[in-house]
Amino acid sequence: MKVAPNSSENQGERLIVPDLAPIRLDWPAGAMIGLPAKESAKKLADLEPLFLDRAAFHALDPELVVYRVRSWTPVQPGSEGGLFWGVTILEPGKVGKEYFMTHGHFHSNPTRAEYYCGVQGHGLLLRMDHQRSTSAEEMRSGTLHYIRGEHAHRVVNVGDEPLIFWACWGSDAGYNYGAIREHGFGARVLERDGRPVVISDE
Ligand code: S6P
Ligand code: ZN
Repeated sequence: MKVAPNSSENQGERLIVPDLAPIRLDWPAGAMIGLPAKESAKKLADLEPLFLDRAAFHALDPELVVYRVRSWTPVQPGSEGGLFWGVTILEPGKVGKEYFMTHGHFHSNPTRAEYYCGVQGHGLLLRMDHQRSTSAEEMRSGTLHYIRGEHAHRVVNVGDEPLIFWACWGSDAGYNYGAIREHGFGARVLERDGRPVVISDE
């Protein structure tokens, strides 16, 4: 729909000039169509210190892509008050008995929350506070998760198909990976008798 400036219907109104191209989402496929989305991939090698079973880790191909993130950042990272939008596609698999997972991070700005929304697969969302108290919540198609700004977050794929979830977060949330890289989460998700179990890592 076009609105003609200075037509008799809107005389005197200030029109907003759209400065962003329209976008379409293919929700279940994790695709964004018609925008300059960025794509990044995390390989096993990028996740080296995170898995428990070192021998099992080194037996796998370090070039294996564990997950991809497609994101749209319509404003500069770090600018106050904007929103980013993205999708993560996390492959199924295990390192020994431990399921494939995202690196996990705190937001640099602990006042910046985030939404996650599951669209395919079966996962667990781990959240951790600064006292290392960790909880796990099921992610499936249709689940929506509000992540408080002060909580670290990691997603674990406990199913046998790619886990796909969309996310919306603040453009000035930032990423703090260091604490997770060094100390991990307070719990891990391992397979026992064919089922995922959450075990304390303290
Ligand atoms: C960003 C948001 C997600 C993750 C993505 C990968 O705030 O939480 O887009 O970046 O799921 O996880 P990670 O821990 O490698 O950034
Ligand atoms: Zn985040």
